[in-house]
Amino acid sequence: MDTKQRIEILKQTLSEKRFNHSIEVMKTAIKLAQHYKADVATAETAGLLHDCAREIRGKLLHQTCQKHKIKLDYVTKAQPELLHGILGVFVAREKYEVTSKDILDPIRWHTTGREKMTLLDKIIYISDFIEPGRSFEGVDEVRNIVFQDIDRAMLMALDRTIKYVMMREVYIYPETIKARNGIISDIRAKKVIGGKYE
Ligand code: DGI
Ligand code: FE
Ligand code: FE
Repeated sequence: MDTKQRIEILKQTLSEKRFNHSIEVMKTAIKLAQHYKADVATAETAGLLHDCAREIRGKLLHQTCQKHKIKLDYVTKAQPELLHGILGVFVAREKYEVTSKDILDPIRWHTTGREKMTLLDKIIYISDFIEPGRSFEGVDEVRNIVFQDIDRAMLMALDRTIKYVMMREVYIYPETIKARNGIISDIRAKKVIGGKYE
């Protein structure tokens, strides 16, 4: 299946708004992949499909989780929208013929991030955050820095997400915290010179 076919299916599956968002995430991901020398075709497909399960809700969401033996915990029970990454992996496999782990992993982790994020994980997470349709506070600062330092951009995006979650009196998913710690480690590792921190 090629990108054009995937776009056709996605267009029929998602609302217009989320379809347009997906296209913009794809375009942003392509630019970042070119800049950071990641695989462009992988970024394209992952960006396009990252939200392919975003509009599965209610009863269907629970049925789909059961079918794929996805266990809910107290956080995902309270906030089932946190499941659309993992559900997206199954949908991308079944409906969009995606087999590559390099594509499936960024889809899996695009909402929370994870402890050890790959370059492609970061590209999709950040593209989701900065695509031109996004207008929340602080997004321009992330846009301004992302082509210089993707880890700094990730830290800003994760901080904004964590602050936003904290404002709402909802659970923070542990993976989101691990993702932030992981990015701090990545930033510190770059600063190591001669075995010492700068
Ligand atoms: O699917 P999108 O709307 O394009 O974006 P997304 O996949 O990043 O999902 C965004 C939502 O996920 C947003 O409302 C913040 C929420 N989120 C991310 N991390 C956490 C979280 N929500 C909770 N409750 N806890 C988290 O740790
Ligand atoms: Fe999403
Ligand atoms: Fe998204």
